[in-house]
Amino acid sequence: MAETVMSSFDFPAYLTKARNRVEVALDAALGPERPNQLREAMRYSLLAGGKRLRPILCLSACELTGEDSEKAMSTAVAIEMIHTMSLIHDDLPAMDNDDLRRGRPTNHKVYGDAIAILAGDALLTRAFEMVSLRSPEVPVERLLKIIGELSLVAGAPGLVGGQVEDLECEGKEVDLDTLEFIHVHKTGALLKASVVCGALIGGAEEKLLAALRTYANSIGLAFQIIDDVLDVTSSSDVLGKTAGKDLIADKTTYPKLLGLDESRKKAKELIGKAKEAIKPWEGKASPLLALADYIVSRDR
Ligand code: GRG
Repeated sequence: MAETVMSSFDFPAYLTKARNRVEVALDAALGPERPNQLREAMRYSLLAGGKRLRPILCLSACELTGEDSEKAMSTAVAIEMIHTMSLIHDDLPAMDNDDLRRGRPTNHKVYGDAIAILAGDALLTRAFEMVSLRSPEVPVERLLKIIGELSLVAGAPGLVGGQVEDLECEGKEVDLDTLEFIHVHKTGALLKASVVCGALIGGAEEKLLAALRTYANSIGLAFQIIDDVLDVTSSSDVLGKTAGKDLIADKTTYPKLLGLDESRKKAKELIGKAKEAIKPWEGKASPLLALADYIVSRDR
């Protein structure tokens, strides 16, 4: 029976519909910022495409609780804003110094370092505005929890901490534990928050929240392992960002420590663990189960 439910789920159609909904909401979330240069720089990176995996995870987790996922849209948008901000800052000369992102020149290449930093700042703060002031249908106690989650994820306990560790490790010998610390903080934390926040908006009970945390921890790490693999095996054209960058920057990655096959195997094991955690909700969890598979099978 469970097999039948899974196979009748049309994931490509689901993904396209969810992406389109997210694109419309992202566009609507940016207002008439002034001056024009700031407005353009914010729109340039936020509306540049991207897989929109984080907002879709947020909407799907909300759906799993039985709540209308439209209620999670402002938070989904906020998460994509934090993600985009982190990409803009990550690409700066003082960080990864990259020229290509989402198939276009990076924000600072077009608008200069100062505007890129400020556009990132404006997206980060707009994210908190989306949750606190633009989510009228969500009870305030739930919004407060989400603001707490996102504060932790964006700051020193999350992305910033992971980024600093990553910068400090460049060109050094790094062991698996340190690599995992970097991945969990730089990448895993926001993916996890995407799932958890969607579930919080839907008022998920503790048992479901715990299962979703396990699911999200595993997909978060698997996502970054595959990111490392694709950096070696794919091209800049397909990825929309500079392929082979980890090698050039002398970064430690999963393929460097474990090899490509073992890395892929580890990612698949993590995805198995993620899917196992939400199996009891199988009927309603089809989108999250399919998204887990997508994370390891994606080509960009
Ligand atoms: C959030 C306050 C704050 C600071 C940011 C720069 C920084 C601190 C952190 C870097 C975080 C970073 C860029 C991590 C890499 C995560 C990653 C694998 C990004 C690629 O995600 P995809 O493949 O990209 O989902 P698209 O373009 O599809 O959205």
